[in-house]
Amino acid sequence: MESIGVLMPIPMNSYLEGELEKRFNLFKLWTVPHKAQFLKENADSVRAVIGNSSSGADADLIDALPKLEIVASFSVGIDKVDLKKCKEKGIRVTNTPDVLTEDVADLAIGLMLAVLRRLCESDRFVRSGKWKMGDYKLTTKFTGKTVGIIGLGRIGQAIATRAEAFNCPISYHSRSQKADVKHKYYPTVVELAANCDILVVACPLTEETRHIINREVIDALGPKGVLINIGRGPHVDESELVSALVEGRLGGAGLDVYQNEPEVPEELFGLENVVLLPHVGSATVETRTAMADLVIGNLEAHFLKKPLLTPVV
Ligand code: 8YV
Repeated sequence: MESIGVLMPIPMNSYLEGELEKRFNLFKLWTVPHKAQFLKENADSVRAVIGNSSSGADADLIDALPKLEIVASFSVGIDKVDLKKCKEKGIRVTNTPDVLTEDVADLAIGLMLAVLRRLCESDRFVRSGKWKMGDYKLTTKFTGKTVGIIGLGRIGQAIATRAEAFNCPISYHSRSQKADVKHKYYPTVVELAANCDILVVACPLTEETRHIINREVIDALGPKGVLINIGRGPHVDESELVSALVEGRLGGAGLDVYQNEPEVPEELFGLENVVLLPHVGSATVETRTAMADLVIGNLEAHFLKKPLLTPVV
């Protein structure tokens, strides 16, 4: 397979790069000075593209690569891949489900605890020496809070299981009610938000879920409510979120993702009721290695004409 051209547009993971280099002819686009010219010159050699949460395969890239057969995404979310175009052109698409579910769900719970118990603020309090000068503030109890989850797929379910261990009643919203689920279902996000303490975004980003967190939802969640986003930045109307937090109309937020990563609205930097993470939901050595192995497994399966391990298209 050494002659098969695989395009990686941006750096993602050094283990993945190494494993790809062992097996394929890997083009690391970010190392090339004139990207457009390089793509033109090598277009006929590229048979696979590696995507992730910030770089996928849009219509322009797909059109520029006439020999493209597969887009293997180093992510479960495939919102950066033009799926319609891939289907039309017979280009296969794979992602990395399951292997990252636990890490992302763990992180969602971590964010809930961090926001409610003010873990980051408390850490800063100790490091700055302020503890010696005064007492700490009381925080908010997590156990027993009502957790509302948008999207009860693999990750949403894993969050529910973990939150139940904290005696949190679970409710959810998804496109339709799930027959085999005991949690309370709300047909709209506004109703879910109005009836929970902590609202978690755990659904895929699609045209229907873009800005699923808007002003109405934020107002329904209210000044004691907390928003946790481990999905995608564009799920949230970010300027509405920022103004609600600044004006105290929302109780707090734990964010792992943003509209325009790695840009984060600076207005949030001074707010102690907000915990900001740099999109690290799946960022453990164990999980990123498993994700990389899945990308490699899918590519090998494809080029050996075997069934794909985790096909999307
Ligand atoms: C990663 C993710 O951030 O799986 C996803 O959808 O957002 C993440 O696991 C990313 O794709 C790693 O480069």
